[in-house]
Amino acid sequence: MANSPYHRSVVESPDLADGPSSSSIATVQKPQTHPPIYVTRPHLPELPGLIQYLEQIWSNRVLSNDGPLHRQLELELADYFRVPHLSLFSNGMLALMVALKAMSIEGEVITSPFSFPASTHSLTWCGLTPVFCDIEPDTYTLDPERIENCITRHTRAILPVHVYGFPCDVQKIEEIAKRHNLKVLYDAAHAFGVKYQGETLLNRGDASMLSFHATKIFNTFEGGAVVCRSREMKERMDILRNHGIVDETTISVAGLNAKMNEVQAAMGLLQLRDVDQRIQKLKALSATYNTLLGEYPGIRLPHDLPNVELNYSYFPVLIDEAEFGATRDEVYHALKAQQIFARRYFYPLISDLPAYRQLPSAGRENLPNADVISSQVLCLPIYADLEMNAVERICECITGLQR
Ligand code: T4K
Repeated sequence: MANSPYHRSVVESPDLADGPSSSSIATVQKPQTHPPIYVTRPHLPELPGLIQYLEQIWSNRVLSNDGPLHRQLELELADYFRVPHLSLFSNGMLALMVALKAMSIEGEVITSPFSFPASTHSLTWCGLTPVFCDIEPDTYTLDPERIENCITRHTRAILPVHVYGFPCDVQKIEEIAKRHNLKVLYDAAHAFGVKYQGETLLNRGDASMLSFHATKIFNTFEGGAVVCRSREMKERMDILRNHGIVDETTISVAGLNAKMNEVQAAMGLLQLRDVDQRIQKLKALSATYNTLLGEYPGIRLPHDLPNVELNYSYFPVLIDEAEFGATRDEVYHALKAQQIFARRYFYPLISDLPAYRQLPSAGRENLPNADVISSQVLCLPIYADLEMNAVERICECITGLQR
């Protein structure tokens, strides 16, 4: 963690550096500095609410292993999403891994190279072979027209990613999966609260994984969940996440420890109370970005997606150097110089990482859309506490770079 970009940027922040001595204040005019702006900041509920839950945990001394708060959060989330079965996990990547195991998938899995590495790492940790498929240029999600070309006799599943909460073409993916008898596990890490045709996205495919990491719109410090269609799958996952334990003397499978603890669950219960209001705030911030950046040639804003209610938790723009006059990286660095820490999610492509670049499907010629989007994308800061005038400052910085 000491080497993470987050920590580097905190250390670099002039606001956190030692302040000037009182004598220098009198003589030196300090240049105007702004507090750093990060791509996101975790939502923190009021501390007294958490303290109340901590008191409850202290009094009953159940810290983990399917405790009362854990059970309550599973029920409340299933109710919030209106889904039949939901299991909680200690983080999103373990949630993906347990879901893959519970679905008994072996062989090749078709997935997107344009995601956070955990999407593909989960396959590798389960001994599966990732096969990268290109994405489509409007939603940055798996291109269904290309999925069938990736299918071989070893293909067993598809792991599409609702990247930034932009829904995959769930209908076409369903048809392909049916035709070829494939399982579908959605990486819905970014899709909390996203609705498609008026309903949650999480009921699509065989299962969907959510991440509740600190950086997500709904966080449990670290955490995650899997929504699935069958009771059997939920029961398998619940055993797998707890070392394979069925009862004191029955250990039915080689499980692992992927359980959410009671403090995480308490955080989740608090976050759930106002997550809808946060989504509305993000929607307003997105609208301001759209207004302020909409006129500028060379900046491509997120597309309007019909029948979709987004959660607006990412604001990805594409910078086209030829039209804008500066590269994506120039914009990224110029913002950074102003203490604005936008992020290149997701660059590099997963298929370009040392662990994967030797795969036959990893060649850039096989992934032309992903290649271009990954070289142009920049996620601008967005989180519920971000001030509107910070958005204005970010947009001024960007548009001031246009040549
Ligand atoms: N699938 C997808 C599509 C995903 O995006 C992710 C995770 C996963 C699977 C796996 O889920 P988990 O196993 O993580 O539950 C962050 C998150 O760590 C990661 O969860 C997330 N995706 C990814 C998109 O973003 P980094 O390496 O960019 O995080 P970091 O530490 O640089 O944080 C970004 C910014 O957030 C910082 O500049 C400041 C702010 N921040 C972050 C943390 C952790 C804070 O203000 N406070 C904090 O505590 O990966």
